[in-house]
Amino acid sequence: MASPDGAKADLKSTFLNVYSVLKSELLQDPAFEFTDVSRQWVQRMLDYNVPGGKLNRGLSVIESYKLLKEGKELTEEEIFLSCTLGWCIEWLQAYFLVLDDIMDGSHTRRGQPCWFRLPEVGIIAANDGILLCNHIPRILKKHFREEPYYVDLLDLFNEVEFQTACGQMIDLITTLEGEKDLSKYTLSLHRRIVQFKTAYYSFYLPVACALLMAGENLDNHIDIKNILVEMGTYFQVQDDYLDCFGAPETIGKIGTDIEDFKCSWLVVKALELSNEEQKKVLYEHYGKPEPEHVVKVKALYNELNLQGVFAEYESQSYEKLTTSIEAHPSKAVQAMLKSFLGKIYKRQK
Ligand code: GPP
Ligand code: MG
Ligand code: MG
Ligand code: MG
Repeated sequence: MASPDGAKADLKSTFLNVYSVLKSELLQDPAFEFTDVSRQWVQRMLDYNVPGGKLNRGLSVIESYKLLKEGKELTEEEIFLSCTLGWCIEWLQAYFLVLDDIMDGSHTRRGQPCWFRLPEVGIIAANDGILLCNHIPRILKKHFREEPYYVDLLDLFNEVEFQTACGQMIDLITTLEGEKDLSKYTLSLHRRIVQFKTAYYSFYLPVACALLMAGENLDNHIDIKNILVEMGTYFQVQDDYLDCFGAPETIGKIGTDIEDFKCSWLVVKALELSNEEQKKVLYEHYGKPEPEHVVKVKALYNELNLQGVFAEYESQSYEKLTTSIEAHPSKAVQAMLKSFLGKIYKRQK
């Protein structure tokens, strides 16, 4: 029998093969007459932005679908279709990240310069983001048009995209110059931002895709959705934590949350725990681009032992999520949610 690691590697290589198929279909798209130069641009843009991440979101569609089928062997067709849906989520993620990096003024992503930072790309990256977004319905049309759940799938992607863009909007407008007011940064604002900008597309979407493939009606699975949104919230708290305390070599990106005046979980916690004097430090130095200000904020985070506070939050979230998962009546659903949680618990990247 193949070892679990061997099976994982097999799944990943199957998944990557499907990427090549989808890419070449898009590059042969009869709706557009590509010249060699334009085809090469799209090919390079896709290779640079789509497959280079952890692929957790994409792979979890196939894993979730398998667990929902309770160990029944999947057909070739089911494997291909679930991989294709997984890639649609990776495409969505690439589209969000290309644009998010412009908006956040980031420098690196997945261990390389952000796409828009390449001198020959620059603002063309904005249009590349639009292209990535437009690829998704094309892939869905080609492979799912005849499926009974096609309309639900389109609707799901539309809804989740809308939710993410709304979350991103709140993330951005809370940082506006002239309104730089830390007193509005509370856990409830943070929660609202991360639920919309991250949790729906990163956690609910992969499982919802698997449920649709399994013939389920999503309206009957609000309990699963609620647990996944909680998990996604925990995931974005980790992202906020790693932005400051993660190793850039490991997370593949250099944090910008302090400079960008983001409503990060860390600043919310810092505000909660600070005395008057410490609050002054935050008000004076948070959200300024110069390194001397960032250093002051980081020193305060250390003084407040935010690493310890995070460790406590992390184990509490894990326990709470495990309890909600175990309350779910279906063992298959429990296994699926636990596998998802296991992937992110104490992640370093
Ligand atoms: C993550 O926020 C949120 C997104 C990538 C969603 C972007 C949505 C758009 C509609 C563009 P983040 O900025 O904390 O992520 P990271 O730390 O990876 O830059
Ligand atoms: Mg960002
Ligand atoms: Mg952002
Ligand atoms: Mg971040």
